[in-house]
Order: sequence, then structure tokens, then C-alpha cells
Amino acid sequence: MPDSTFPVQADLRPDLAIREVRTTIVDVPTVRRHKLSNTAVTAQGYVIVELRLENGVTGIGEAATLGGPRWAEESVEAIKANIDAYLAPAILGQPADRIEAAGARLDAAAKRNNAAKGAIESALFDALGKTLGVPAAALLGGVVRDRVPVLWTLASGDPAQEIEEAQGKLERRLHDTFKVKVGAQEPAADMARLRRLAAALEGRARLVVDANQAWGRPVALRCLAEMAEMGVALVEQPVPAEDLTGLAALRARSAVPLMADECVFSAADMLEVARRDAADVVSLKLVKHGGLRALQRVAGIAEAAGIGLYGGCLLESSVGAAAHLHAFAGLRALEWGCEHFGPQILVEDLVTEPLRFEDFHIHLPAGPGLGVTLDQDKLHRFARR
Ligand code: MUC
Ligand code: MG
Repeated sequence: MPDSTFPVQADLRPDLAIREVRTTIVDVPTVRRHKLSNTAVTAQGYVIVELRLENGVTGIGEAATLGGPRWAEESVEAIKANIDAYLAPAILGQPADRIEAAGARLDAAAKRNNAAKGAIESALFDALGKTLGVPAAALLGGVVRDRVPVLWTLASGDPAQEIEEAQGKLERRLHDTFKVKVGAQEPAADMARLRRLAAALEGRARLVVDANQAWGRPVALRCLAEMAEMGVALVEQPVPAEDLTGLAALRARSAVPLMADECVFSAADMLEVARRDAADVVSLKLVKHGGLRALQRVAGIAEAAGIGLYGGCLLESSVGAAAHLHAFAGLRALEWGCEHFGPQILVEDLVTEPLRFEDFHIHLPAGPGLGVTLDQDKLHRFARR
């Protein structure tokens, strides 16, 4: 199919042909237990993609998961298997400078598998950028910012620990917005926990709340009223992803803006959320949209609908976070900043020079491609045997 759909044959550069796609599952421990409504992790699972071109240049990408196939349907085992058996063969021999055409081949080879596709496309941008000597951001339209405000997520579930953690981040001028994960306990207990956090951090930090689909409509409505009173700035995915009617109804009655996360994977999902007036903000993530170009398309629909943009994560290391930053850097508006604190929650990062966190911002790395270098020693150390 793609050959007849994309019949361009002129100026093929054999040096840019994709020669090899290698996948490695890694498990990297986190500095503390990270608890969401539907899962808890003490180690992050990634699939690292190394994509080598005929010219010898290797590009890297990362597919992140959270607690196996719980946050979304992809697990590291499935991602590796589907890349090895279906996605890599679909692009081997293809030129790396035809990223949309490669994307069409990936879509024809496998339905969804967005984290896997996102990692491959990131590696393509990295390889092409390194070959041409330009940052991935330049290939995506260029930067309008080179740093993004970055929040930290509080998710131990223990308010005393969370207050201490937040204070440490504030003192080191790393983060002044905190996303609190709720839904792992009873709503009343979460609201009491939030009140403690809001009181302890009042005037010094902004709070965002993520329920990860935990609540039904009546509970969500009650909690939203309480959170408005506490001054919570934004509430993410209070109800199940399938319940767009509920999300829209809550939004109509909520004083706190609502953010769509698990309910927006595809551009069509974004269009539906916009059509139903179901959200004020959308969280953009490679694992949901399936690549940097797809992320741009989702962002474009949101912008056209007046929906604010937020740079979401799935606890990526500096490899995945860098890929996101190259896309975020080129968005004209990114009103709500980003949450790529992932590199800091790992006991060790996977790159030789981790991304820079400073003055409440995360910085776009300099250099060609993604601007980060995989640390082969760490890759081997954390690789699953
Ligand atoms: C999510 O739902 O936003 C990102 C950070 C975090 O703590 O959880 C994830 C996923
Ligand atoms: Mg979320």
C-alpha cells in the first residue's frame, strides 16, 4: 500500500536507508513508590529503540509504560514483540527523511501500538537530525521556546512525606507546581490529604490533581467543588476515559478547569472532546498519540477549539523526555507547562548527560537530533535478562 500511495522515487539517498532497528526492555527503579488510582510502580519499564541508518548514524527513542499494561494497553513485552515482528520490518530499507511515509507504513503494519510507534518515530527524528546536524525541533518547525515550566508529581499517598518532598523541590527551585495523584484511596481520605497539602504549600505552590479515571460522576462533582474551594488549579481525567458525556457535564458545572488525558489518544479523540466541549486543557503524550507529528496534529485540533495545551508524560527517562521537549518547543502556546519530571524520579537516568532542571523549568537539550546520548553501560545494566 504505501509504495503506491507514496510513489516518490526521485533523489532517494541510499545512505539514509534504515538498516537495523534494535529493541531493549529496561527496568529502572524509582526513588520512591509512585502510586496512581489503578497501579503503583517502584520501577519504570521502557523499551529503548536504537535505529541505525546505512550511514552508520544511530537514532534513539523510548516507549514508556506504567505498571505493565495498566495505564494504557501496551506493556514493554508487547511493545518489543510488535516492533520486532511487525513495525521494524515495515520500515527497514526505507529512507529516514520520509518520516510521514514511514508513519503510514507503521500504521498499515499495526493498529494503535502508539507507544511503540512513538519510540520508532523519535529514533527516526534523532537519526535524521544527527545526520543533517540539526536538532529534531528544527525538523518539526523550529523552536518558539527552549525551556518549559515543569511540575513534580506527589504520589506516595502519605501527606507528611509529600509535604516534605514538595518543600525540598521548592527550596531547590526545581518545581513550584505539584500534581497530586488521587483515587488510590477513598475520596474523603484524598480530600483530607489535599487539604493538608494545600494548607502547607499555600502561597508558595500551585496544585494540580490527577484522578486517573477513578471517580464516578457524583463523587467527581462533590470533589470538584471541594477542590475549587482549596484553590486547585486544574483537575485531570476525573472520570473514566469512555465517559465523555460525564466529563462534559462536570466541566459545565466545575469552577476548576478540567484536563483530558486518557480520553485523548488519536486526533479523532481530540476532535470528539472538542465537539462535546468536554475539556479545558489536553495532556499531550507520545505514548498516546504515536509520534511527534501526531502530537502536533492533536495540538492543532486543540488550539483550533480553544483548548489549552499541557505537556504530559509517562515517567519517561531523559530519552523520552527529550523527544517530547523537541515537540513542545515548537508549539506556539503551551499554556500549562509540562510534567517531564521523569528523569528525576529514576535512581539513574539512561543518558550520559541528563536533562537540565533549573529555575522551575526543564531545558531543551542542545545538539543535533534529540540532543541526548544513550549511556550504553546503563542500558546494559538495566536491561531485562
Ligand atoms: C498520567 O496519568 O498523567 C504521569 C505522571 C504521573 O505521575 O503519572 C503519569 C500518567
Ligand atoms: Mg494523567
